[in-house]
Amino acid sequence: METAIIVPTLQEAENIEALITQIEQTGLPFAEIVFVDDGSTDGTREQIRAFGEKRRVRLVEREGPDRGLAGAIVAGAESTAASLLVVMDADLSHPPRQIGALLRPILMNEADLVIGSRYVRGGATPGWPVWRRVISRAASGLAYPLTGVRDSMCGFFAIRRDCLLRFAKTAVGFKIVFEVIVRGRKTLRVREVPIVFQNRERGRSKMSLTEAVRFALRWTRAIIRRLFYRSPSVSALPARKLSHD
Ligand SMILES: Nc1nc2c(ncn2[C@@H]2O[C@H](COP(=O)(O)OP(=O)(O)OP(=O)(O)O)[C@@H](O)[C@H]2O)c(=O)[nH]1
Ligand SMILES: [Mg+2]
Repeated sequence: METAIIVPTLQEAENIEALITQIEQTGLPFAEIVFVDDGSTDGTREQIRAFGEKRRVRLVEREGPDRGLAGAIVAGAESTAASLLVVMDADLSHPPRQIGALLRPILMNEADLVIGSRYVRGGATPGWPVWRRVISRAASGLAYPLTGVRDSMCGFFAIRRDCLLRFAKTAVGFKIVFEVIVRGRKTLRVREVPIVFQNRERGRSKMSLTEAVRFALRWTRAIIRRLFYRSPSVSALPARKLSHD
């Protein structure tokens, strides 16, 4: 099975080189790293193009942020021939050395989706302020009855390409894993493996307390609607980016 690593980017110029280098240092036999950029203006695209001349790196450029982060991931999946995908952030929050642990259960045909989970034993989010921990855990916990997993807002996961394209075609914003699990729950084999989430060291953080609270309120409303009123579509869930928190 060939593996492609899909990395959505928005203003990540300072992180591109380190990310490519750390992925290469894992020694894993991946086919390509596919960066999907939504209009960065800080030189991200130029850097990726330059690396693409000598390394296994490709750039997918999108002009409008159609369906945000989820739309970018689907566009990356559609653009590659690899049958196995790893999705990760560009800012090194998701440790490349743990890619192998995500791929293993799929390669052994024991899972179709493997989540890099912050909320199973061995997972952690060191350095997060208390408010971020509380909001993130509460939001994940709330989704648990629908997903059966501890970290349904993760952005670091491995998945069979056919499953992603079957179950995530209409996903919006940051909640691609959540939607894949809810839509695919009857057939999809899902595993969680622990990861230690690293805080972004370079580039600008987009997370603030106000943003997190705003997101948590929308998320709560949408999950309750889904749980109690059986909303016909999980697409009714909040579309905001606020990736994985
Ligand atoms: N293509 C694309 N990438 C995005 C979009 N929004 C965020 N990203 C990328 O998705 C990943 C996760 O976003 P982050 O900004 O790191 O979100 P976060 O981890 O919640 O917050 P901080 O790391 O604190 O900024 C990063 O690689 C971003 O560059 C988007 O609309 N389109
Ligand atoms: Mg981040």
